[in-house]
Amino acid sequence: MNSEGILGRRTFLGGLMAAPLAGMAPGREAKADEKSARGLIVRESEPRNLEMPFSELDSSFTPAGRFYVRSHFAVPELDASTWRLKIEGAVREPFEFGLQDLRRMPSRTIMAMLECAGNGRVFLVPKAKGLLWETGAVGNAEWTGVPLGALLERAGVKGGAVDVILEGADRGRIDDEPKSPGEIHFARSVPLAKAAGDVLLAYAMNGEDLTPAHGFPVRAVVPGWYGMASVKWLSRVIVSERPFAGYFQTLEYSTFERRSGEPTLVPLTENGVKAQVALPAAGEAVPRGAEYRVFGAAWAGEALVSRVDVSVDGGTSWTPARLLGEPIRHAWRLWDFTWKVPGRPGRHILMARATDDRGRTQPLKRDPDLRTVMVHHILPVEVTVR
Ligand SMILES: Nc1nc2c(c(=O)[nH]1)N[C@H]1C(S)=C(S)[C@@H](COP(=O)(O)O)O[C@H]1N2
Ligand SMILES: [Mo]
Repeated sequence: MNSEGILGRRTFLGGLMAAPLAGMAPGREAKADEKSARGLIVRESEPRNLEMPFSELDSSFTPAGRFYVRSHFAVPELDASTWRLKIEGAVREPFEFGLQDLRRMPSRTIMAMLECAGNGRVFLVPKAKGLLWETGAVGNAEWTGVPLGALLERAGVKGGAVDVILEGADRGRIDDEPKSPGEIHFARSVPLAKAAGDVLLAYAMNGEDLTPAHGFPVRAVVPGWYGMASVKWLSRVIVSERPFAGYFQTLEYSTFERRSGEPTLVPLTENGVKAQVALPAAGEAVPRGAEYRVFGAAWAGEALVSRVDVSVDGGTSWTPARLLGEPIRHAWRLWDFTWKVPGRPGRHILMARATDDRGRTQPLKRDPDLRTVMVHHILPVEVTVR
């Protein structure tokens, strides 16, 4: 029994009551992106960080206005007509292009989900530092843009290159770093093989121009990896002969690994396999004797979800859920399960557990080496039958 998670849920309920709706937040920060905040939970006003109430999941695609927003610094004001992106570093022919140039190149459209590495952090015990996301810092969208591989090929990557640094135009100070190096840009890197593989430089989301909150005019989409790799407001692409060691690469968004015994910090990469319950919502009152449709989404990074199991008895027994639609790599998979609700009132613990086609299964317990990210152990949902 995972008591840590249950305690987390109680905290969660308290937090839910206290969280103001975007529409009620003071008007100061509600400017151009006001529409996109409607109905989302404000986790932080400035910089603006929003999450979707996950119990409102109702379609495979998350519209831009319902898609969580995770920004470390203020949204940079970028002008589509003057925006330039440079491919530089360990390349034979560095080059620069504008938005119109990019739009004229052969494009690709992919479906990919993004999940913030901190999604579910509110459930960690003891309380973790950082934004206390519930389960809504995740979304699934269709992205259109140009494969980064095509641009790297044109620039001619040099033999010794290993890493591709993606730098955003946004910048600011890290307040809780006492020896902060002043203002830094948000930047992450992707190893050359992945960068030249399926990474997309996207200018459209669900068929429309990116919104400012989601990275206008151009962002990276790194399919199957936690959201931090998908750098927004892209301004520089630097091919590097050494692994990048920037702040968001090594200090934040890193986990401990014990490859040779001693714990070593390594950058976070691929999404963990995970199922989330959308319905019932935590604390929901479920009518006794009913047939209740338990509903949610599951994902598995670069692998495919092969099954989702549901427990309605606190983890004692598990039954396969039904996977909906078709498997699409890098996208989430919706699932449902018919729960024959007991005839007697009482409290019940529901759980969902995903397994992927590489045999990874969602863990029951939190691994403390994961620090404050990659919250993918099974999260119990407590409901009341009445
Ligand atoms: N330039 C820039 N890119 C960024 C970030 C950021 O703060 N600045 N946040 C990252 C993180 S941590 C996540 S989870 C995703 C969130 O993307 P979204 O806001 O479009 O949902 O963007 C990533 N890309
Ligand atoms: Mo994130």
